Amino acid sequence: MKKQTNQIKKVEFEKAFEIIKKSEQIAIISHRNPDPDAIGSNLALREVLERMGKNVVSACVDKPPENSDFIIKNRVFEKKINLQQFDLIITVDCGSIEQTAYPQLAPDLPNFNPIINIDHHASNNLFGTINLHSKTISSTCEIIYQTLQIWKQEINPSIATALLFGIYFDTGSFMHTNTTAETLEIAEKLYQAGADKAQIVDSLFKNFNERKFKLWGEVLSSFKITEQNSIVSAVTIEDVQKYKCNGEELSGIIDYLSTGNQCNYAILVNETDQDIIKGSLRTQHEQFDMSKIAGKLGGGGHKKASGFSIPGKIQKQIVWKIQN
Ligand SMILES: [Mn+2]
Repeated sequence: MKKQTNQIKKVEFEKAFEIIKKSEQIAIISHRNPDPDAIGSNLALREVLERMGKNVVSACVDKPPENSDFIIKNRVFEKKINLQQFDLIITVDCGSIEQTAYPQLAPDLPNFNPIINIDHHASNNLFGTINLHSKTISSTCEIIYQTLQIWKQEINPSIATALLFGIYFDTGSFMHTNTTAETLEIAEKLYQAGADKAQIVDSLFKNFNERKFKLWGEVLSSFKITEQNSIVSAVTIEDVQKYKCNGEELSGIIDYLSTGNQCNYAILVNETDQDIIKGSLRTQHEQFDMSKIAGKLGGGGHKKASGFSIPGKIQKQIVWKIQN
């Protein structure tokens, strides 16, 4: 049975296209701590808009991860943006305007008009003037693919690679339950359009070095199982530095932790050097809602994959118990 997705109305895609046609200076913003879906959707859309003759700036408050270098090439993600320079803002893969983290750097962003919000997070509060949003679509890159079909825009190999990169990542290489028949059909079309699957796989999955193996080894072997039957692992700055790693190398561990066959869900917390604790939550089960747990800590995301960031440091505690 084909799983029904929440379709975005065709008229919304058309309205977005009308706004774009009238705009000249466009900023496309990806969420903080960008992942391949946030980077791929940004660059694919940017290439299409540039082809239409628009001046486009890609923006993100954080540096893109190294695994995205092959699609970024010589293009730049701006950290600072001056809103007065733009007549249109497009946000990609941002569940809320706060997730851009720009309200601190550009406090007027929430009042900017027009904003086109393209996203698939369940927690999205539809902050845009136009919202191309569906929580049942696997990734923002998949929404961009649909958008380009309706706008009748050609997909060349570099756009196809950027979109397949995001879809590959957000579906956990088509393993997660957000993979629908349509996702697979779109992946096939992108492959036909010349997407460089070998490079995507290399950058996402064949990127282990000695330091990263050792760090993962420590994190995977030091977890605790809580009374709620969840797997929890914590990583301090010292743990990361011990192996000369940076926080980026932790990306993906949470997916392994959550595959524990007795485990309800998995939580990974790690310190960053800005005294912020980042939390990632994953479950393989329908009955748990990670976005609710993350929401209690000011975060959000999807039912099966969510995250949060809170200020603070991690303190290790040893608990002894006498059994008699
Ligand atoms: Mn995404």
